[in-house]
Amino acid sequence: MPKTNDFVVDPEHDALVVVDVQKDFCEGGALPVPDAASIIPKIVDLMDQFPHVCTTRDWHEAPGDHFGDPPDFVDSWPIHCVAGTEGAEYHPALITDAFIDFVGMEFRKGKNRAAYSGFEGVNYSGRDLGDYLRLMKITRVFIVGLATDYCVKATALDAVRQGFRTIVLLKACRGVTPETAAAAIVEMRDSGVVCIE
Ligand code: VGL
Repeated sequence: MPKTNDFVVDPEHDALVVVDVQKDFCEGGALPVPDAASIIPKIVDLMDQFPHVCTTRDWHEAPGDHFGDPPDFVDSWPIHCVAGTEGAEYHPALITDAFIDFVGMEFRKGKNRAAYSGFEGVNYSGRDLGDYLRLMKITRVFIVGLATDYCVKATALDAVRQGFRTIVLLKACRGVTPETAAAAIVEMRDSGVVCIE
């Protein structure tokens, strides 16, 4: 299996997309992904290598049945990442000089419905992630973050659909469960996503 270092970052045409590294998805949050915080130093390291970095954030106001009572942890979830609350903030370990200097743009998603894919997110001016990447002349995206089996998968599948060469760096992702994460990797690979350790 190829390793990350097999890729030479093209500073003009590559972007790193950091998916949902928010307090609620990390240890102590409302919907914690196991071992989530351990990927953050790897993401910080990657941010140094990519001139183009975008982040996504779950940003829910009234997402309907995306919040379940009780949740089924497949299609409905505990209340998480409510817009403007502490749980929707980035995990503090992400907020380094690299973050402050390199994050080009943030894309928020899921205001009034479930939105697993970062490509459903829009930036402060309402531009969506795909249009932003095309504007920046990006042709290849490297995706990291939370969770492998939900938002990372959905973001990677949309990236391929929109014609980006798409690489998921698994060492900088964590899944909700081992089974659904393994299935997600199969589905991503079958769809043309390059998943590497
Ligand atoms: C996510 C479940 C519910 C994710 C978001 O970021 O993967 N998972 N909402």
